[in-house]
Amino acid sequence: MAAETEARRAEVARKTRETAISVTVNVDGTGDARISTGIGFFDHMLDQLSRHSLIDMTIEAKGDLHIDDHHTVEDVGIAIGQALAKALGDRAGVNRYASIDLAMDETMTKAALDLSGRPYLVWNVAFPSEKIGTFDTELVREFFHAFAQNAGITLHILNHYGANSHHIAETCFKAVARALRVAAEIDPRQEGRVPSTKGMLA
Ligand SMILES: [Mn+2]
Repeated sequence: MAAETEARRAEVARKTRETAISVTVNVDGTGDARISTGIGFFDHMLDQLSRHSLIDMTIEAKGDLHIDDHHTVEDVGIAIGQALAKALGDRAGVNRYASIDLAMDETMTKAALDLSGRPYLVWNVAFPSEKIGTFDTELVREFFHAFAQNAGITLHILNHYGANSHHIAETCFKAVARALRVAAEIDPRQEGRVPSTKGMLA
């Protein structure tokens, strides 16, 4: 019954020579996002992640952006993943699985995920351009890899089609958010049990 009675919130602070990051999440939130990473496009994406998962997120990152965005994006993925794993606890009562095909203008992207406790990313997304403004499109994969590894999530992302890199990136974040919302939601018919025949996730 733990998941139904305990607040599914967590806080993570992470400091290295490259970045200093603090993250709070509330899985049972309303999608309230306070995000500041110093990277405009990335903030826009994390805003979508929070808004469409209904997971409240506070994310503050100070990274070595004078080098490039890589360390900051990857380390934010690590910190959000760790915070989510912590907030989900033993994952009792959750739906566990979810997937969605998410459309945005000319683009369609699928996200399928399992709150398995076994980290895995399958990434089947190609961007038509190397940059979105000043943001390197290859960092989108880096983010989701770090996130899946640290959240203990099996995550598949497949872009069916699309022409615009901004839309392709945005559908990745929105699709993951929407799937995460369903997967992390409490299923009353589970009656607080961990949804695995092994009796444990995570
Ligand atoms: Mn946009």
